[in-house]
Amino acid sequence: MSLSLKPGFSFGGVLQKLYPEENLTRQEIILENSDEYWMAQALSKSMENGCAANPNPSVGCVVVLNNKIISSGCTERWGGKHAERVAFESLKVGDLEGTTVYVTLEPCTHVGKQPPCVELFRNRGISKVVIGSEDPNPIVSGNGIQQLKEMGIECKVGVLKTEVQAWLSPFFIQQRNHRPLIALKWAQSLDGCFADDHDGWQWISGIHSRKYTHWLRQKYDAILIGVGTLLNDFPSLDVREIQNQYKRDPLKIIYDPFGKIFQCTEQEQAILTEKTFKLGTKQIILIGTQVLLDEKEKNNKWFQFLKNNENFILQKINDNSENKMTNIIVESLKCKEIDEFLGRPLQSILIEGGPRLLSLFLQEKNYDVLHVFIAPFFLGGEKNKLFSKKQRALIPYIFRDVSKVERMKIVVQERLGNDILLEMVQEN
Ligand code: AOF
Ligand code: ZN
Repeated sequence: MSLSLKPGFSFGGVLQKLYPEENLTRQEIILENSDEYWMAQALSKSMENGCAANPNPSVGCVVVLNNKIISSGCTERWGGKHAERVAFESLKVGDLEGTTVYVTLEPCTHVGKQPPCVELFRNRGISKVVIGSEDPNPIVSGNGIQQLKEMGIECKVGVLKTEVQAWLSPFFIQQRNHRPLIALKWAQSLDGCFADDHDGWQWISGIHSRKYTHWLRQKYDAILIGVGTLLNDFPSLDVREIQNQYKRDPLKIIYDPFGKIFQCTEQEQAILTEKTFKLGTKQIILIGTQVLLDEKEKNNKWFQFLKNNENFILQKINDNSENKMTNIIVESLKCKEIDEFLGRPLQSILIEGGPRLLSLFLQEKNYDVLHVFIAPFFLGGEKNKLFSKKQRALIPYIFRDVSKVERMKIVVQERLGNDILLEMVQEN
């Protein structure tokens, strides 16, 4: 992603859509009734079903006549209708005459689970089609635009392209790089603490940031945390604070290379069962091969419970010392069992910590996006920081020299309530 997003947009989409009760003024830089203005409405619309369309991209479409939206649509749950079909189906013959259609992604041209959207545009008298981004899917890419032009329809391509691609980044990474997108997320005080040193657990960031986090949890397919965070915080890792008809909880993945989870006390088991491991949400626990094969685990009731429960997968880590640790983790997740478990390929992973796991992904430069919330106070702690002494004892860490650091690229900087949200990518 080479450019910064316009104010009011983020990797989570249009911020005003997430905070309708707030009067966010930053987006007003976009002129009313301009192509960008209507494309922003289409992008907002594309957020309506959360990310229930995954692994399909969540696309938005608005039909504009005389500066009014006469119809709109958002991609339905995977296998369901595409955005254009939803937008057009409520219109009668002739209603599209003289309209401008804004669609965040180029209309498709192939027969997949749905017929080609581009055919919906034929002979309807549409004046102009404005497209956010080309579709990176090679069976569509460029063909939709070409076919619209061949139908004699004026096309404008690339309006809010960076903003659309940020919202659809898991789909773009999967199509172009054939791997899941990796996003790291944390909240910190001004002095970089993730929590205070009393080992209690409380939110660092305010309610706006929390809402954004919940939105990200449903945007991404899976959340990965370390077993340390699991047994310290007992996080629920589900999606609250967000309401939409297709609200979905992500897959929960616990990184536990030494099988620490099998050693937890009955009291800890009870809290886990009630909170993080609530029935109905799927979980994967990544553990080292040696633990899975370990004789002594055979008589461990808790181990047997997790192993025989259909909501869990105990996934082996592909031990391969040649590879970076974080690549080994991600590679272990790219497997048939997990695709079958999910019912689709894993398209994105949100890594929520703690500081040790995040330090490891940062150290190995294994990420596509960073979501960082900064709260305006300091804690003065030592323990819960990136690359703290505690983490450095466990991960290979090379001290950096300021003259040699690679600065990340800030793509988004927004104020969320009393916090600052920074979204960054690697500069390349
Ligand atoms: C559109 N509008 O709303 C979306 C599109 O298997 P299918 O039929 O659902 O097609 C999936 C592909 O269609 C997907 O990989 C992407 O290229 C495109 N998605 N296209 O015209 C939409 N979601
Ligand atoms: Zn389509």
